Amino acid sequence: MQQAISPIRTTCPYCGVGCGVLATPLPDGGLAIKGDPDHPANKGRLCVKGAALGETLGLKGRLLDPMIHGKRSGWDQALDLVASRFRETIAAHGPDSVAFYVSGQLLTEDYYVANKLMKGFIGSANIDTNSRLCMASSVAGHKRAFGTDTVPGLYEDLECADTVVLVGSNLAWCHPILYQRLAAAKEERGTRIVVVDPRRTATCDIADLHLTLDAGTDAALFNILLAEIERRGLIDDDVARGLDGMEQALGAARETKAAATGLPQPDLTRFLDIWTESERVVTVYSQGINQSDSGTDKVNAILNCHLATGRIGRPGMGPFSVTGQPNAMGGREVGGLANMLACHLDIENADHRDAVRRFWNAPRMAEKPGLKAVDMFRAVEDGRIKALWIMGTNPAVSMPEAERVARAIKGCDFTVVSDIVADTDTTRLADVLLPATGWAEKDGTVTNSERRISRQRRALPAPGRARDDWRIMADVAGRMGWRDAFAWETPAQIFAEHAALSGIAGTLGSDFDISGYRDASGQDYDLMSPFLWPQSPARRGGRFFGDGRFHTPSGRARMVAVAPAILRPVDLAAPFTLNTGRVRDHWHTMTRTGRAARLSRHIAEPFLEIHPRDAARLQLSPASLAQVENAQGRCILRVLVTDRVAPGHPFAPIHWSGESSSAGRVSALVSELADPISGQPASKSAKVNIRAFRAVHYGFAVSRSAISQVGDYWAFARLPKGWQAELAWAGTPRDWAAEAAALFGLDCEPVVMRDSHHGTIRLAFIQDGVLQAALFVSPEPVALSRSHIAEALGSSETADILAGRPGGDRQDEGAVVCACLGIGANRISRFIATEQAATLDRIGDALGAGTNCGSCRPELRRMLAEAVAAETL
Ligand SMILES: Nc1nc2c(c(=O)[nH]1)N[C@H]1C(S)=C(S)[C@@H](COP(=O)(O)OP(=O)(O)OC[C@H]3O[C@@H](n4cnc5c(=O)[nH]c(N)nc54)[C@H](O)[C@@H]3O)O[C@H]1N2
Ligand SMILES: Nc1nc2c(c(=O)[nH]1)N[C@H]1C(S)=C(S)[C@@H](COP(=O)(O)OP(=O)(O)OC[C@H]3O[C@@H](n4cnc5c(=O)[nH]c(N)nc54)[C@H](O)[C@@H]3O)O[C@H]1N2
Ligand code: SF4
Ligand SMILES: [Mo]
Repeated sequence: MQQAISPIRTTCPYCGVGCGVLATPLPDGGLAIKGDPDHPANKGRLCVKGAALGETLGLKGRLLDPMIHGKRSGWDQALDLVASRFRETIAAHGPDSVAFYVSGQLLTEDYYVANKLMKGFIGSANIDTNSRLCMASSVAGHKRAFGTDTVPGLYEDLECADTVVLVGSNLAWCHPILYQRLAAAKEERGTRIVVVDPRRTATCDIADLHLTLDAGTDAALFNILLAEIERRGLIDDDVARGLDGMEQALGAARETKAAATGLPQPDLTRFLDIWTESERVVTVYSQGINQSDSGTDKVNAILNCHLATGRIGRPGMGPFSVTGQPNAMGGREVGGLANMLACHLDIENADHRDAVRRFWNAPRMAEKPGLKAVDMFRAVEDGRIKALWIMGTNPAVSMPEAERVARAIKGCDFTVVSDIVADTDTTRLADVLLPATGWAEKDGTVTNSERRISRQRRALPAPGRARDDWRIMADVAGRMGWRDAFAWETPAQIFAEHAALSGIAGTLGSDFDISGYRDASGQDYDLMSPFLWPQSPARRGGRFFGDGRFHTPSGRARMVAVAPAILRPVDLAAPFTLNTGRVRDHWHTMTRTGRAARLSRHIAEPFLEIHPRDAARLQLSPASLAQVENAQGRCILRVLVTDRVAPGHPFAPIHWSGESSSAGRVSALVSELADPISGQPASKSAKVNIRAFRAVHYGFAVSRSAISQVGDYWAFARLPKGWQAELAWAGTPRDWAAEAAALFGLDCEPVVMRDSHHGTIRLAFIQDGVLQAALFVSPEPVALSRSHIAEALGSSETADILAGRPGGDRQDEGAVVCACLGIGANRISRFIATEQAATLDRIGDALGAGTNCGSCRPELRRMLAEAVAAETL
């Protein structure tokens, strides 16, 4: 009998919730994935992205060998080249002529090595990270208020709070398991939930109150709240004695006008009542706050309210910055931002620098902060940075002014990119490409939003010649002459070194101290259970600041006077403010989630949510295409007309790149405008112009093999049995059969069906009675059942395919809502319409929808609510 393989305990590599995963190796080389019932973050649950992890593995599309100028090379050759080019550049132009741009998705051990190499050995602080685009405003806000970058609370605070306010956070889609925990708490104990977001998101379905404030006015909202806190006498004298800057903060708050948020007075009053009346209140915030040109002030406006009321660091109370990436927190702990040192120490503090220098035995410590992301790419552009190493991030897609950043990278004298995927918009620009091991292929740790450190464990062998990121960097450091300082053999040794340094940091007043792990052996590391920091002889886990003591020299926290943002006058050349963000089932630039057909079922194309009034004015009909543009760039996006967004404030998702779409890279439209304190770009408010993209023909295609880039608009997505493409042409191709053949790379004759009355053309490629590929062309957006056509692919039931809808008694699923079980909106609507008293549970019992990962439950709730609303009209 074959011995059963036991599951390997690891952690999800996507969002900052940091769910525990059980990964069991399968005979075919894949992994079976389940939630870890013993992990405190998720207790066995996974959202659809986590559940689909097994479907994103496999060698297809992976970067398997080092490449030099597009040619495969050996490791020695590649590492020698990287080391010599960095060494020569530093020798000729000084340490600040080189830079690393790294990622909150690296493991702590990788990150520690990158930071040590740049700040202690190269002698520059030019290491910055995509967390600059993500968490920098929270870091800066925390430091201003608390003296250190400390997240005070824990996830369980969301469960024991009476009120939870979600500000600029689409928790239902971006932190799904935390959202599920919150939804369960609401069911159990009636937690009141307020959502503050100019857009109506899936998160609003559990909200008692949704504040659709004018975009960018959050600081005004929290100033108004602070003034109300004072007016109601909620500032305790004892608490006030532990705070600096209160008078100034209150002064600014009192001056803020009630009208500044654009909210109707009853909504504003209700919010003030709810917040002030519940002592146990948690204010969760995310990118709607951070990604702003006054993000740090907005963070402090929130912190001010919790500080003034003493509602911080106690059960069910506190501000809570939920982190996006799986290791955004770990990156901050190792000091991976250009303006930090290590272990939450300060690069501008000579004592701190000296302590780290001695610990590392560093030959050349960085003396001053380095360049933050936007400035770093500016320095790449103008030649101040001559050698750049990018790891674990895709800046040619995700940076503001993405096109310009791509040009800058391309023009850099020497660019190294470490990635797991061969073709991305960024790998395409590299001189040297280094293949890294990815999730499940490497060992290390990550820290989630509540400061819990968990192990990621290896469950699969390294593919091809891929190597761990930490090892690649240590090998380069060795070749640059620092072999002894980078001589680790295992990530466990790196972790122990990091823990030892944190002990020194602890003696210097740092909150981050895990020196309890300084002597952890390889075996301890292997067996390590998830734990909260701090972990030192003096402190263990738990919350911060409940005792009213902070990490400033005085021990007092600082309230910051916040002037509400000034709303800029409308720019006639760019009258729309484009909001950008995430969708439920995709992760960032889709290099991983784009590989799983299940994850493209929910949304398979870049889109623009636009208010009906704007759409009417611009003559944009539903499902047509819009051209969105400004001086920095241009996108073409599918029009989704909806009153979920406010007039003038359309929304587009960030996930599409030059790999998956012709013009879906929305960060090309974002300007480099950034918060002056944190350097975090204002990615939620790009000024754009919009007009209709005049397509003469629209198309929809499916194919068993990859589809080529044809036409003037295309967006690709994976299907279980191949690929699909949404297409459009601004003119008429000379020969549709030839166009289709080029699209699919097929040289057989298609079956063609023309309907000259409607102007539609349908072409199917059938080989040996099996459907290989099909193209549907129409002068209007193609209105056909995508799911039905996708199903016909590879089957011999080709009879109905050119009809474009299910034959016989089969019914069309419509847009997929439950991605796990493939259940579409039509089936769910039919069930709701025919059932007397449909509920979430009955939908689950009858159809299965929402019973696996639960990610679609917000949408199911909305469908139920809309059905009830329709009946009562
Ligand atoms: N499915 C999925 N989940 C993810 C990710 C992913 O790619 N896909 N990425 C992860 C990462 S790295 C991050 S950083 C997080 C981000 O998680 P979130 O911050 O929750 O997600 P976003 O969609 O970027 O933006 C949140 C909301 O901010 C709102 N917003 C825009 N402007 C304003 C404003 O002026 N005020 C307020 N109050 N709100 C505003 C937007 O309408 C949007 O709904 O998600 C993480 N989780
Ligand atoms: N307009 C707009 N722009 C935004 C945002 C927004 O809301 N609006 N959000 C910003 C935020 S919050 C974030 S976090 C960023 C995210 O943006 P990015 O970090 O650029 O996006 P990812 O797709 O996560 O890029 C990760 C890359 O690392 C690779 N990779 C995966 N695992 C490994 C590994 O183990 N080692 C190595 N070396 N590589 C690996 C992946 O294949 C991929 O190419 O986008 C930012 N940009
Ligand atoms: S909520 Fe989903 S994406 Fe986030 S860590 Fe958990 S399983 Fe992964
Ligand atoms: Mo992020």
